Amino acid sequence: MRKNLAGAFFAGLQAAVSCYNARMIEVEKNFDLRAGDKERLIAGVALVQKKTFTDVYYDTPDYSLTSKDFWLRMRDGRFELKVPLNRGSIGKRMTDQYRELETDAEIANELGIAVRGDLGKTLSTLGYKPFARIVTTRESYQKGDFHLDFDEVDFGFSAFEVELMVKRAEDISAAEKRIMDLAREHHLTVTEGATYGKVIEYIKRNNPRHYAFLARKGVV
Ligand code: V4E
Repeated sequence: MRKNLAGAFFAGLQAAVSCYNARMIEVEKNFDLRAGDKERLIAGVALVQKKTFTDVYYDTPDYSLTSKDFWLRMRDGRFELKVPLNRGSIGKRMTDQYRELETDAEIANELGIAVRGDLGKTLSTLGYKPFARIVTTRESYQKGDFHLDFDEVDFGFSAFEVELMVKRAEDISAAEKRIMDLAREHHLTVTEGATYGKVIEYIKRNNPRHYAFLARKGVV
């Protein structure tokens, strides 16, 4: 549904509020890359870091989180939760906006659960189970104020994401435009609708039932 409503350019553009700096909003978009695109993007730009990390994504058997566009993961041993800011309008939004919670207390509070012992054990007791384990090797570049992440994942997929940080919600559209301008300037392919990130691609490849459920809910 989102593909029809969002149109060509801005579908899949993501904005997330990072809890480490509650005043900053992260606006991000995935693009498909063709031969030569990466070289054009990083020409004259220094590599900030290259790192490998492991994400394990969790949900209940009835997809109570992902069907609401909540994304609970353990990244290198720490739980993180992406919470959509535009709840209730999954199929209608032009951008995705997330708060990113990074402490067990915030996550438990958001999920409305009382932690007994540690969060992992409590989640397990409540029926949350891993549905994806993804090892990512990421190259990050800073191009002016654009943050570029080139991801290679262990199931044979590459993802590329451009991010801009903004301070106010009203700055999001300008950031979206700047990201799309950057894409056009570097001759990236801008496809109709959203370009899937690695997690949606993983689900699509490995769990058609889960993918179909998300499609029915308008999450993809
Ligand atoms: C937000 C989200 C998912 C969780 C993974 O988010 P992503 O930004 O792809 O992961 P990563 O590793 O780049 O996180 P970072 O290191 O930047 O914190 S899975 C899907 N979504 C949103 C989403 C959606 N619901 N539908 C479509 C088509 N695309 C994206």
